[in-house]
Amino acid sequence: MTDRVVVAGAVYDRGRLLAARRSAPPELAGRWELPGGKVEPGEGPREALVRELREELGIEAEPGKRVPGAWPLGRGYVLHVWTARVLSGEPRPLQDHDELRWLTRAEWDTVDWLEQDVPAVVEALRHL
Ligand code: DCM
Repeated sequence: MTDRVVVAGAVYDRGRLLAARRSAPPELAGRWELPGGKVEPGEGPREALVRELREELGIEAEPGKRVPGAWPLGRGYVLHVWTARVLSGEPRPLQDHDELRWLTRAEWDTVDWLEQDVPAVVEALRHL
């Protein structure tokens, strides 16, 4: 069985990376992540990312390039990351999150990232 893909966006704007604090489920609440979610059957990864960022943050986003790497999430899921930029809208925590923060490069490690997001964020910062 191949792992199912969770896509997340390294949303970047004027030198800052968008971090989102999860509000659910309880075991992940309070931890920070690159926003995204599961790719649904029949969906492409870029399409899934656009949908997730629209649902979760209320923005229209444009995926850029895939950040090299794949980070296992357990339970048959693997994390892929794409760079993305905001085309329209101001990100707001509509679903799954209760706070958003734009982090400068120097600030990237000032939030409590989910473990698997740490190497993904480090890699993403090299490709933004
Ligand atoms: N996930 C993660 N890191 C991300 C995005 C998601 O570890 N940057 C995990 C959290 C969930 C699963 O992927 O267990 C699916 O995410 P969601 O609930 O947002 O669809």
